[in-house]
Amino acid sequence: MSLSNFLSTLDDLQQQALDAFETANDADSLEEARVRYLGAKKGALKDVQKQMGAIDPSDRKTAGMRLNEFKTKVQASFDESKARLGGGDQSSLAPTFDPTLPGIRPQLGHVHPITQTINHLMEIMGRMGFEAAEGPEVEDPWHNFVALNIPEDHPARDPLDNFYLATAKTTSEKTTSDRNVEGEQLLRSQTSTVQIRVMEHQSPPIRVISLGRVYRPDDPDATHFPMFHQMEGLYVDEHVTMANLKTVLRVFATNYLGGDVQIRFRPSFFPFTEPSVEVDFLWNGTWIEFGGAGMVDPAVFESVGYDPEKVSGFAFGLGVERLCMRRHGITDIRDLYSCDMRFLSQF
Ligand code: FA5
Repeated sequence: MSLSNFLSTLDDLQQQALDAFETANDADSLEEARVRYLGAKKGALKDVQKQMGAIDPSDRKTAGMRLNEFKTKVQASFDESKARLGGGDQSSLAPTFDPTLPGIRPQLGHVHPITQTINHLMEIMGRMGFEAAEGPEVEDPWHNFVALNIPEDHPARDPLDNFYLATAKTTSEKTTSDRNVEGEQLLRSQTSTVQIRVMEHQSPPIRVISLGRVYRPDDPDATHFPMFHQMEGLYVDEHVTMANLKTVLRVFATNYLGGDVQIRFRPSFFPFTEPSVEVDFLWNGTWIEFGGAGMVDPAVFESVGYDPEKVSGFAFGLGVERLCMRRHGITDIRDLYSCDMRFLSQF
C-alpha cells in the first residue's frame, strides 16, 4: 500500500470517527461508535494498524506519526463526547430526577421559643434602661444563699431541693459564713445570685436584668420543669420605692402580654427582700404565679458592702417559661423541652 493511500484512508476514517462521536446523542450510539473506530478486536483502527505492514519501510516513520496523531485525536473526541453525555455510563445518563416536580425545601432551623422570649424580654427591659448582666450556672453557697440572707438552717438549702455537685461537703464540714467555701458547689437555684455578683463589682446606681437557666429537683408537670429560666431584675439607687417596682412590672407586663393583662401583687416572703410579694397574672380566669419580688433586704446590702441607710432598691425574679407560655397560649411547659418539631416549628 502506498503512503498516500494510507494517509488518505486515515483522513477519511478520522473524519468519520469524529463525526460519529460528535453526533452520538446517547450512551448506546457512543459505545457503538467506539467499538467501530477504536475497538481492540474489530475496530477500524485495528485494520489500519495492520496495513502498516504493507507500507514501504522508508515511509513507515511518516505513516507511524500520522497514525499516532489519528489515535490521539479520535481518542480525545471520544473522551469529550463521553463527558458531554455524563460519563458514558448508562445509569448516569438516565434522568435521576423529574425536573418538573417541585423542589424539596431544606429544613431550616430557627431560634427556640425560649431564646426568642429571652431576646424579647431583654428588648423590653432594655427600653426601660435595664442592662443585661450574667452569672455562672455552677455557683457557690455564698452567692446562692449566704449573701442573699438565706441562713444555713433555711429549708431552701436542703439537699433535696438543690442540685449539689458531687464535691459537696457533708453538713458537718460546711462553713457557710465563709464566702470562700472550697469544694462546695451547686447548680444555681435562682438568678438572684446575679444580684450579688453585680453589686460586688459595681456601685449604685444599678439597673440590670439577668436572664438564664436555673435548676431545681422539681417533678415535671404542666408548670414545672427541673431546668427552667428566670429573668432577674435589680434596681438600686437613692429613694427607690415599692411604687417604682410595681410600675416597672406593670409596664413590662403590658408590653409583653398586652394592654389588657391583669397583674396582682400578693404579700409573700423571701429572705432577700423586705417587704416581699408574689407577682400573679390572670390567665384564663385563674391567677397564676409568675415570680417573686420585693425591696432589697438591708442584710443583702450589708453583705455586698452597701450602706442600707443611703441606698434602697427593688428586685424581682420571673419565670421565663411561664411568660412564654402565657403569651403563646402554651398549656404545658414540657412541650417547650420536647424535640417535637411539629410543636416547636409553630413559633
Ligand atoms: C425565686 O426564685 C426568687 N429568687 C424570686 C425573687 C427574685 C424574689 C428577686 C424576690 C426578689 P420562686 O422560687 O418563687 O422565687 O421562683 C420564681 C418563679 O420561677 C416562679 O414564680 C415561677 O414562675 C418560676 N419557677 C419556679 N420553679 C419553677 C419550675 N420548677 N419550673 C418552671 N418555672 C418555675
